[in-house]
Amino acid sequence: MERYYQETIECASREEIVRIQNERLVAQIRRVWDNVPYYRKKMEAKGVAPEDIHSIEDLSKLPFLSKDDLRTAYPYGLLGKPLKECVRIQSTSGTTGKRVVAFYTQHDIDLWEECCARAITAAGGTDEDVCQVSYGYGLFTGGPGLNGGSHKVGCLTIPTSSGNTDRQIMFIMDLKATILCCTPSYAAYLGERMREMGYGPDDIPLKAGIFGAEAWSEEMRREIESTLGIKAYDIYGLTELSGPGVAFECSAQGGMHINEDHFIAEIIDPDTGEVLPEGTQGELVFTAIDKEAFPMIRYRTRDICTLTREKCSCGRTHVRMSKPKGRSDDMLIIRGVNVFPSQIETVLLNHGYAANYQIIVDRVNNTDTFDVQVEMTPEMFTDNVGEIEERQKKLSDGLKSMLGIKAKVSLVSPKSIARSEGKAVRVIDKRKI
Ligand code: DLL
Repeated sequence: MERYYQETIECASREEIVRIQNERLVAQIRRVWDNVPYYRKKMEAKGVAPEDIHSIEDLSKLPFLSKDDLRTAYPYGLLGKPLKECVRIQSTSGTTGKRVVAFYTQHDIDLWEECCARAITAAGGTDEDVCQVSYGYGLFTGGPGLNGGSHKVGCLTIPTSSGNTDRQIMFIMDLKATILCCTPSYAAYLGERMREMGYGPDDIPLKAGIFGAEAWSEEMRREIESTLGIKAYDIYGLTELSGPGVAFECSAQGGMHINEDHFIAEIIDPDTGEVLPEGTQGELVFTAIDKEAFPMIRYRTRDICTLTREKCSCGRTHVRMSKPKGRSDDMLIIRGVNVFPSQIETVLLNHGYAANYQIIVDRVNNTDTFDVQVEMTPEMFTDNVGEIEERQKKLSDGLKSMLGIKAKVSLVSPKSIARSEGKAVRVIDKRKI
């Protein structure tokens, strides 16, 4: 039986959702015009005023907001409420560029935690569950967001934060954690460690995992599901919009429902800014229609995905986004070909490897070099050179047919690539250093 945290809104008719979006958008645009000079200037520059915005049909009249705007306006330039009414900041994990600092009123925190509660409930969570939150706590939104959502659902919450893997496993086993929240790369590592300790999927009390904050493939999902004996759900979000829970997966596991009562999603052509029709791949853009302290309007996420409004078997009506293929700024251009780390991961997992790999790109004599280091699993580990060379060739062929370019594959011994407790670092691009 599908469970909902807020069934009325999660399963509302399209007309009802549009009605809510229209009303909230008009009010939000008026608020930012009145209260945020930075937005007013941007709107004036585009020749648009609050009177021009009557419904979501008018969204495309509004200017985009980008990460550069956030840097320019840092730290207070985009505040929608007096600082006195703000109760929290969170900040990005800083994988690219300067940190973004996002502000929250208590209303914003409640809204965010409700989104996370919807995600936990969609993964089958109830007040009978024990939810271990192994995302980092602190400036990163993963820990605080899912912690708040877990409280709202009424789960017994174990706030382990990230790291100290053996202690994580002790709590999972001793306190019989049923739901695990962490990055997919850390879930894979926890699975690897538990297997080494002799725990099989039937010994592990977990039943569901809520994994996000980085791109992961369907193959990786299957790997984690079978090692831990769970159903693994994707969750998406970004600090600028609150954190995790902007979108989440349901039992159908066919894309993530975007919480449309709070966020309007558009897909645009990243080069021209043109809004693309449903089903077309492009850059995801969000407008937060009822956040107070940090009201993002047409914020360009740089995440590449598609949207679908096809009916979902779970009963939720909110639009679904596909797994982001990676960020447009994660995309590598190697010898003129676009390469996403997630494509490489798919090939590795299909060939029986775990997702422990590193991509090293450099430029030598004006030509891009493309090396992929992949860990052998303990089962396949050997020092027979002929066998290793054979395996390297097979993988290199697999990558060539997926990407269209040749990579130099090196198999390395198990555990030689550093594990991450948060977002995994997969790419070393020496051309940028
Ligand atoms: O990663 C928020 C989060 C925490 C989401 C925990 C899910 C779980 P940031 O650090 O601001 O926030 O990074 C946001 O991470 O624009 C995407 O590029 C990427 N990302 C987040 N979730 C997913 C996902 C958090 N499920 C950036 N799949 C986003 C792929 C994701 N990429």
